[in-house]
Amino acid sequence: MSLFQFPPLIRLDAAGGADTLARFAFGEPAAGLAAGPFDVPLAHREGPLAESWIPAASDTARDARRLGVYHRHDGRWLIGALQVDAAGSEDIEQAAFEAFKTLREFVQGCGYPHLLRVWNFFDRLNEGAGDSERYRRFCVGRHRALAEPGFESQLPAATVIGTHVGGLQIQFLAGRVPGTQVENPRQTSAFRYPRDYGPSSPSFSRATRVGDALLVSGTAAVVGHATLHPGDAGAQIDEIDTNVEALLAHAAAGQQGLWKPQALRLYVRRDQDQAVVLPRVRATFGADAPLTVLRGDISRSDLMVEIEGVWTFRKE
Ligand code: 3EB
Repeated sequence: MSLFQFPPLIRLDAAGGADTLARFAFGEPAAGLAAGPFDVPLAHREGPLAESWIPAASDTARDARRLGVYHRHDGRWLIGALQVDAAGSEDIEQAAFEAFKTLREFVQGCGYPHLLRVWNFFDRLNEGAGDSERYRRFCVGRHRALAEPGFESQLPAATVIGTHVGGLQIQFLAGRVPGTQVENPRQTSAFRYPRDYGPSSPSFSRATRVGDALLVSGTAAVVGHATLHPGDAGAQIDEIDTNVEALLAHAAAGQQGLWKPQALRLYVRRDQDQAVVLPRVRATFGADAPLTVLRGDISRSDLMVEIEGVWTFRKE
C-alpha cells in the first residue's frame, strides 16, 4: 500500500481550511504590502485561489522559524519558505547562492533532509543580455550553492517564474525519506544543458516521484535542450502536452494504470495568449482538471507558457 492512495497529497481549493500543512495563496500583493511566506506573488487569472498541500490534523502541524526559514511540519513532511527582499535580491546570483546555502543547511539540520520540490519567484527574470540575464545569474548562484560530487541525482523538481513585484520568494517541500528522480526522455536533463543557455546549468529534476504522487517541474516547450516554436504560445502548449505525456509514461515505468492530475498550474507570460492556450490545456488534461492560471515570466525569453502540477497514479 502506498502512502498516498488516501488522501491525496494536494488539492486545489477556493476556501481553504486549517486541515493542511500549507496553503499556497495565489495573487500579487497589493501595493506596499509584503507577500506572506506561502503567497505565490503572481497575478491570478483563472481557477482556484489557493493550493493546499498535505492533509494534516491542525494539532499535529507545527509552525517554526530557523535560519530565517519559516516552516511547518507534521512528522513526515516539511513545507518551508525563505524570502529575500528587493534590496537583498538586486544581485540575484548572490541572493540565490546564499538562499540555497541556507536551504541546504536548514534541511540537513531539521530532520527532513530530502528536498523534493522547490518553487522560485523573483522579478525581472529576463532582464540583462546573454549571460547577465537575471535568470542565468540565478542559475549560477544556485549551482554554486548545490554543486558537490553526485548532487545531480538528488536534485528536486523545481519551478522558476518571474514576478512583477520585487524580491526573491522560495518555497519548498522536504521529506524524511527521499523521493525518486524522474527525468523526461524527450528532454535533455536540465542539469546537463550545454553552455549555450548560461554559465551554469539549471539545478533541477524534471519530476520527483513520492509514493503514488508525481511532482512535476515547470514544463516548457523545450525538446532536447532547444526551445521549440519561439514566441508562439499555441504551438508551445501542444509541445508541452507532449512533454508531459512523455514524462508521465516514463514515470509509470511499465505499470498498468492512469495518471490523474490533482492540481495544475499554468503560467502564461502574456495575457493575450490565454485565449488560445487555455482551451488546449483543458482538451488535453480534461475539462474538469483542477487548474489555476497565473501570469508570470518564463526562464527563456522565447518561452511563453509553462505547466506544472501533481499527478497521482492509479493502478488498473
Ligand atoms: C526548462 O525546461 C524550462 O531553473 O529551476 C523549468 C523549471 C525551467 C525549473 C529551474 C527552469 C527551472 O528549462 C525552465
